[in-house]
Amino acid sequence: MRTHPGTTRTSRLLGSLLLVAAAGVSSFAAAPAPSGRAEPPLTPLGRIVPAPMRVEAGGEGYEITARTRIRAATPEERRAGEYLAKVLRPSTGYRLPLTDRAGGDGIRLRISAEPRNKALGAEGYRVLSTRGSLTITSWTGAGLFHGVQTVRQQLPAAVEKRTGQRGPWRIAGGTITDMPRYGYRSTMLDVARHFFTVDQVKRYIDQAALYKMNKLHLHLSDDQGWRIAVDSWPRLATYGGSTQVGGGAGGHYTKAQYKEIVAYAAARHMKVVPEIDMPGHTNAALASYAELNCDGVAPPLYTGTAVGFSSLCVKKDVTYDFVDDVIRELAAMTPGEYLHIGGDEAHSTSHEDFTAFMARVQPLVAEYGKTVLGWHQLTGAKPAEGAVAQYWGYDRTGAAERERVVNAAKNGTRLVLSPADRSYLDMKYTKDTPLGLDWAGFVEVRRSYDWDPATYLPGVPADAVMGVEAPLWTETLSTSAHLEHMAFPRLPGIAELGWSPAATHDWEAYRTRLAAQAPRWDALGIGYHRSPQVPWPAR
Ligand code: NGO
Repeated sequence: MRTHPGTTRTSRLLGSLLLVAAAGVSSFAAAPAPSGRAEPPLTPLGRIVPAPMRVEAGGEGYEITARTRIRAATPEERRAGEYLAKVLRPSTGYRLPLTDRAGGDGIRLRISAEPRNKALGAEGYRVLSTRGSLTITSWTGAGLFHGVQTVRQQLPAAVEKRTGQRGPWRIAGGTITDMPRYGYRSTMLDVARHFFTVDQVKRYIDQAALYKMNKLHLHLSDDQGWRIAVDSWPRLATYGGSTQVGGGAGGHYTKAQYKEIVAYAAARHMKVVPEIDMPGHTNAALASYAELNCDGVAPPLYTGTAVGFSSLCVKKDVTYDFVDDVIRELAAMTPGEYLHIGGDEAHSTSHEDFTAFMARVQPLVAEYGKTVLGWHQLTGAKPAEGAVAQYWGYDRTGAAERERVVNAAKNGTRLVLSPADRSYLDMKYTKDTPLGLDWAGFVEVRRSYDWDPATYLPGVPADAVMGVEAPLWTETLSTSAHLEHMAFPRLPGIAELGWSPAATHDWEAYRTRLAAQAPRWDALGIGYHRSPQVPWPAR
């Protein structure tokens, strides 16, 4: 989805207007329980993560039965319908046929350009559940898809199992009107430190899509491995991708595999944002091609976890031929608008060289039709017009560094926020967490959720914040179970910060809703950290 600052401003204004309009007639999903009283059990309408913009409960609601048909006519409607049917069929055991005939009953998926739907923007939707029908309406396919995810969360958790389960399968009566706070809601997977197969990446995409994330940032290259095939520089993948942290076999994606990931994400309305980290974090490339080194000597492959020791040779022309080829080939197979060029921890590149490098590389990204995204160190050089900086500082980040970011934001550089002591999914929860790192401190569930992207960096204009990201670095993680233990339950919290209106932000209410997700993760086979901060149901 394209996100212009103007659109964000309009839709956020609209969001607050809708909230105001809704006050008095609606019950917010995240309304805090009066303190001192035992909380009532959550109704299905009250347990949705991320919290919807507006919920109005009422009436009996629709029950999915053996007779339910899914009414979907246009290709977008059918895609959403097929996705919903695939979730529902194994557990309910119902046929749930799709039909393109209009009708007043069943599950009805409708794309509609009515002004009130258009007002919900490119990802908003409305769900209406009555005794006779369940209707999901949106202006876009993405909106329908998010509406499907909302409906999914209202059904009993057993719906997620892949074998026959007992119903009833009722969706609580009422109306949900929903749209995101931010257009950029991302999670990053580092496939460079440890390589993850296409199937592992798909599994992670499904988990993020469940919480309405719409970007998958793939960290495709680092000192330990180069993970994407580049035809003009084939050794990057075949040699540079041949190991990983700890010395395992590593791996890389062929172009066909990368496209498969892109398509799988697109079917879930997520865009892939590929990252080639430069000029530092490049040992795998430097090891693959001697000419990229200033001294012309290729270093050995690297399987440790240190950072900041490698740099492309900024003064050589061949470096820019290389970058041009890589960006061209990557851009050609990436439908999304953004291309991430890294730029973090270039400790072996002088400031002068770093600035010169970014001045030559950013135009290449534009030349191939993409928008530059870089780690916030990009603001230490001159960010190109329209560039986006990803802030990954933490509570001990120095004032000068923060100020560079704030000033860049004031001058038009948009920001994606991924503060390391809040949104880094690889930080240990506590000192007892067996996996992960702790350089930014311990990040328990509350710390991860309890901040506001709009005010996090004082001085940054609220409109400069394009969204949030939860990065998952993998120095210590090598299996899907590892990824899940670190991502759950923090990933849904960052997703909620990206999606839900600020008015719904409330830790006490959130932790109760979060707890209600656990049976769903159990049904999906997702392992998670049973944080003592969250009132999990007994198993
Ligand atoms: C830093 C560093 C990465 C590490 C990560 C581990 C950024 C942007 N650069 O984040 O190389 O993997 O921390 O938490």
